[in-house]
Amino acid sequence: MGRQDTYDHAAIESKWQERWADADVYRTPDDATDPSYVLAMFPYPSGDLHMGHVRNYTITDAYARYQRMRGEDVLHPMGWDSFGLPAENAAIEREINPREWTMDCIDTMKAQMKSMGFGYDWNREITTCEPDYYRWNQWLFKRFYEEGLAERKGGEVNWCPSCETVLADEQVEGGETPAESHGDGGAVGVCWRCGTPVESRVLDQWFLSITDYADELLDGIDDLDGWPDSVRGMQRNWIGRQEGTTVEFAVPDFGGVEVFTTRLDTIHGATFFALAPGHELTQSLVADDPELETQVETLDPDADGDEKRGVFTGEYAKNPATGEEIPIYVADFVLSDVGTGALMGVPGHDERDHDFASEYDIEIRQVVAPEEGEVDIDAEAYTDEGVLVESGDYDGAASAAARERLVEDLDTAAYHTQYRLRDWLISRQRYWGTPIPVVHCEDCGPVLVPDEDLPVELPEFVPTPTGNPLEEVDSFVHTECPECGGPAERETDTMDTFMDSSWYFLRFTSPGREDVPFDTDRANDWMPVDEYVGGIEHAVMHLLYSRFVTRAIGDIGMVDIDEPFEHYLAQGMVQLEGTAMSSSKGNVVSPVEIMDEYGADTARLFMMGAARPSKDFDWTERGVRSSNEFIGRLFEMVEAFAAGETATTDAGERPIDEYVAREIDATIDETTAGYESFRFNDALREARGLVSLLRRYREQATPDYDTFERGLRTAVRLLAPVTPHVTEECWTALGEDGFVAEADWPETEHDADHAAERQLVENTREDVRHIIDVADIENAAAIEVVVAPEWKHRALDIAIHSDEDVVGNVMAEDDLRERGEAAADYAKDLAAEHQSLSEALAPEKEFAALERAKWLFEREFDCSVRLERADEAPDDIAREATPGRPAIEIHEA
Ligand code: ANZ
Ligand code: ZN
Repeated sequence: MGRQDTYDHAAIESKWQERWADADVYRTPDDATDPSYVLAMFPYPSGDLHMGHVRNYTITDAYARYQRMRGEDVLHPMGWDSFGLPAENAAIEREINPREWTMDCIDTMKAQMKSMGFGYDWNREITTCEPDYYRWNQWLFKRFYEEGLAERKGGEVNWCPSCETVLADEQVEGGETPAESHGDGGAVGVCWRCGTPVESRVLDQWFLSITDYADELLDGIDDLDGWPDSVRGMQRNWIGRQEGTTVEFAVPDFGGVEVFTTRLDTIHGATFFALAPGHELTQSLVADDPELETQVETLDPDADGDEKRGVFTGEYAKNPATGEEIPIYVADFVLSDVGTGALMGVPGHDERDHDFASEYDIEIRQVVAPEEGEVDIDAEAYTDEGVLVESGDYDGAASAAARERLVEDLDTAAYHTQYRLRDWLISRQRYWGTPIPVVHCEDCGPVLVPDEDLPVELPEFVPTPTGNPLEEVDSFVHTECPECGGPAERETDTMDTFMDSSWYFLRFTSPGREDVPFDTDRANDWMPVDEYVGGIEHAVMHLLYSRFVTRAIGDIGMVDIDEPFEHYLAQGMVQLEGTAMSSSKGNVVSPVEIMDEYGADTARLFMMGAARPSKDFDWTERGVRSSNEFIGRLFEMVEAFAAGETATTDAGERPIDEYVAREIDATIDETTAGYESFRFNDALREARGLVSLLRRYREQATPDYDTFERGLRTAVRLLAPVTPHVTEECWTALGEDGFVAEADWPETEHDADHAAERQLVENTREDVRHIIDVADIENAAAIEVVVAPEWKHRALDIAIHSDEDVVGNVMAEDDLRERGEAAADYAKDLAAEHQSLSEALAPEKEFAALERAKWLFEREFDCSVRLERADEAPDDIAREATPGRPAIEIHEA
């Protein structure tokens, strides 16, 4: 095979992609015992890979390749999160059906992934919009239903009054959904189709009872120490467990109305009572009072501005602590799905209540005082805990103690824990999702579709101007009741696509199974996912739903694990001039164009070298080019060597050869540590450093054949996880038959303290530079480097191991004392730096390390170097040498 002169990325990359595919290099054998499971969040097939995808997938690919070379079995699968609204919109826009559009996008993205060189086991590909996948969504839904984890109940939905249709949150544009914007004054969104402001309605919807798992999911977070703290915090916050109390306020003709409070100690300051518009009591009051009804209807929970609005009902509730009658309001800031939907208003100690009371002239009463100092309660609520005042028998009690006593004393008070987490509303009124496997029968009510009739397949797509297209397909809707055989209508809701992604990682372990969603034994062996990588935008919902579904599947006995993801890494953003790349900002760099121009290896090397995976970084043309040039240099060096054009010797043991040999080892250690901890940028800095060392070696000396070859073989393998194509080419050039993708990870040959040796050489070079600089030396003829005498090493050792009286301990040694003043001076220096002393290399190792590095000094400073032991050197120079810090004298020409 002739020698290739220039690096032709296009030819090299497509060649190796084909060969990998032919040899099925990335297949995970089914009989693997416990492969390293490396998973990137599977994409929504939107059409083209963007930089965020490319970064995400390069991270897992590099790590998976690294693990494979370490000798691990690796599971690195890929699939398509392919249901969802954008496909439905795109289909309507382009007058095709969502399926066709989705499949086209998948084809395109898959081709792009292949040309990026991502090593996936395509035998395990999952496409969630295919019946062979979504039937298992339906099957799992049924099992959850049987366990009481799926139910149909009233839920708040976004409603467009003009289109007369329910909108998913993503269909509400330019603001918050009504459900989100309660009382906090955010702008309400509009319908994506017609621009009408969206309203909120209560309709029957399907829910999964994630709240049953709230405590488990919360407590489980404590053990997720492979997750970023920020994400664990976000999950805790989302679940939002609050310890508090419920207590009843009596309302004439109605009975007790329960409120939830975290501050029962403030009950003597409850000067009003407030109900959510949807509360039962509100409903019963408006039923008798049309005027009140109209007023309540004008309460707009979506109103702009911070002002809290309410309507006085004319009724009063009895404060159980004070016996006072306090006015009952219906107020927009009381949420119907929080606590009990009713609250006791304590304007003195709660900010929202304070705002409301100021607006409606309600008494603001201070019942808790700080331990010290005064507060102006009319100006601002005092929200901290403190000592009770104006609270009868409880005056003087601390807040916490008062709460305990009040729970005891008040008849209706009871401890209660509440959560921010709501049940998971999975109903979507749209076409492109998993049909919920239910049939509504007039006689039997909702009936589950029998397992043997699954999947309930989506019918052909029929575009409709408004509403859910599924409702318009008569052949789908009209069916028979599986129980009584009578006429029935199919459920037309489809599932939230988060359902699809909440268990796909289990399916990857046995994607072909047609009788079960996944193989339980295999999942038990292979799960959890060892390394999960994906965008922080999924840090709450997707991860929480996956954790919930995994636990629920565990509880129906199908898997033994609690947590699906052992480690989770949220990759940072790819930015352009400091702003995240996004098509809406129009600042995207197309991965496809970069691949065409520079090749996948260049793009991968630049991205992984620019920053560690969790950090944001700026895309720069300069960085891309420098990565490309580096690859060119590596390629050239290997090709020249392989072609016999590099002059070599078999000298073997010259200091320079020894130096290079040890640097190869040091690089292996450091690069391995970098990959191991996902610090790919550090790993690459090391691997690139080795390549540049080899070039200097080639320039400075006629390299020793074995050492040089080992250097190249090492560099190629260390770079293989990130630049897989060019390193295959190099590996073959170096005479290997197999794939570098399957090669063994390089191993060190010398057992040495590489870090300390490097540090010594680096510090010494730094010192030389400093002297040349300070002394303004223009023409150095020789550098004299003197290493410290053995006795100073001993003194250092004594000092390090002394707790106190360093000088005394050092001078207690006979042969050190005999050295008189020199030893005493050094002992004093050691005492002064006692806190920061660190071990140095043994004297002979120090000398040998510098001996090996001599050529670097000669090369850099372009003069001769004389390395001496202290007893061979002039006293006045030798005196300055200390362990780890040789003395330096520069002789001018
Ligand atoms: C009286 C009280 C006094 C409260 C006080 C707080 C401070 P946070 O505030 O986040 O800890 N609450 C109860 N039900 C509610 C509902 N349906 N809609 C809106 N707010 C409601 O959450 C707990 C507090 O939220 C509860 O404690 C209650 O106000 C309010 F100095 O009760 B508190
Ligand atoms: Zn029936």
